[in-house]
Amino acid sequence: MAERDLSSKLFAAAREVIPGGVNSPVRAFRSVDGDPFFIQRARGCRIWDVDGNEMIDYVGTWGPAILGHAPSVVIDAVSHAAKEGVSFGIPNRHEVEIARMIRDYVPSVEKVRMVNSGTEATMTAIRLARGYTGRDKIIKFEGCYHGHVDSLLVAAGSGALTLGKPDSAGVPDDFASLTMTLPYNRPEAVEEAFEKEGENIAAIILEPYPANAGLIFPNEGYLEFLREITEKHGALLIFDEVMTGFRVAKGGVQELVGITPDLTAMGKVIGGGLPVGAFGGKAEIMDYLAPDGPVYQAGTLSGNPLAMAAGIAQLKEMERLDGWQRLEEIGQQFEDGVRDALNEIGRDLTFHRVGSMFCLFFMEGKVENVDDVKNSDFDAFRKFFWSTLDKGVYFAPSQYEAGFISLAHAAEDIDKTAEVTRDALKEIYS
Ligand code: HOZ
Repeated sequence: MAERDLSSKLFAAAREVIPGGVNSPVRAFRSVDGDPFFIQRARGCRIWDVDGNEMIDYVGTWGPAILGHAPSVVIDAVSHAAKEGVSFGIPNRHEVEIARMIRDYVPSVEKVRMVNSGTEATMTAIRLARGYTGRDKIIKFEGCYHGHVDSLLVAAGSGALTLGKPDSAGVPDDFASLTMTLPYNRPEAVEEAFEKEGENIAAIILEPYPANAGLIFPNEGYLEFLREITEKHGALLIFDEVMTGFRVAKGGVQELVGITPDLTAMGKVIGGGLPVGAFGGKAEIMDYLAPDGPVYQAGTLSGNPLAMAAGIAQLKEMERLDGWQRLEEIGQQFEDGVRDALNEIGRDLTFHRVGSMFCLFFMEGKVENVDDVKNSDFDAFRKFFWSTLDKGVYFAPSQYEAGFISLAHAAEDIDKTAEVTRDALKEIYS
């Protein structure tokens, strides 16, 4: 086992002053029955902990690091911007540039507002949907995670699900009662909800490819169905593309599937690793926002020049390198390696991948929603996590999280990962 003495000491110190020792629960390694390591530095596809252990990283700061860690284009852009001032609270030119880029990339976006996190983006998209439609209820899907917004912490995914707290304490029943939670990929449940409550439903919000309960794909026709039923009932369709946006394709899932939501929540990649979120959509809806419209939303650090500069630099570099196409190629190599490993051990574990996002489920058969994921062998996952970590590969510490590949993952890194995966699987299943 790798030595992690310094990490252990830091974690003990952290627990005295930070609840649970972490600033975000998914980092606590609870579902794999262990303690987190503390990071010293990150470069390319590699991270090093404070004890000097080197790992190939497939968490990528939970999605933003699409070029790899600390790419020089981003560092240069941030350094340059910082010399002009780190925050203004007054409009700056970077805000216009990134807004134009987002509008040009994302099919549904005519106007966009920048915020500081994905949570802010989904929170405000919902407020805007309610303000625009004059209705209160929201449909969300079990296992989808949209940040820690009160009314969305109901049957939530990611850390909430990992820690067995999909319905958070502290959310008044009155708020929660405005959220209708339904199983993903089950059109009949949505039909029934609209039959009963059609006039009160402001919006459906979903991750079009749910990626906070593993990585799940919509059945054929499902997203089209959601588009049609929302239109029919005068409700909005909100895609949460915080994870998939600028990642699975330049324009996110909506580009891949050719469906235009009314509003889209974004984040992660467009911040280049700095704190950023955004939401955008049809101009007519976006103009309901203050100062033009009646729906209020604000933020001292929104449109922060360092974050904007980092995001612009990252997106431009992706363009320059034909990044999305290359990520598909690297992703395919990764998938081939995993499937070879599974063949070698004679197991047909379910593996999902789209471009540079993936999830290996420790179960066989179809995974269509979070109820299916609950059939995974969590003990096998836990063993796999520690075994691969010990061999120098860091996957997310929960079966409910997706993995991320970056442009910095070279063929040798992917080969090594395939080897490590095969060896870990052999240990578990032989
Ligand atoms: N959406 C990320 C996990 N799927 C967030 C990371 C966090 O909660 O810290």
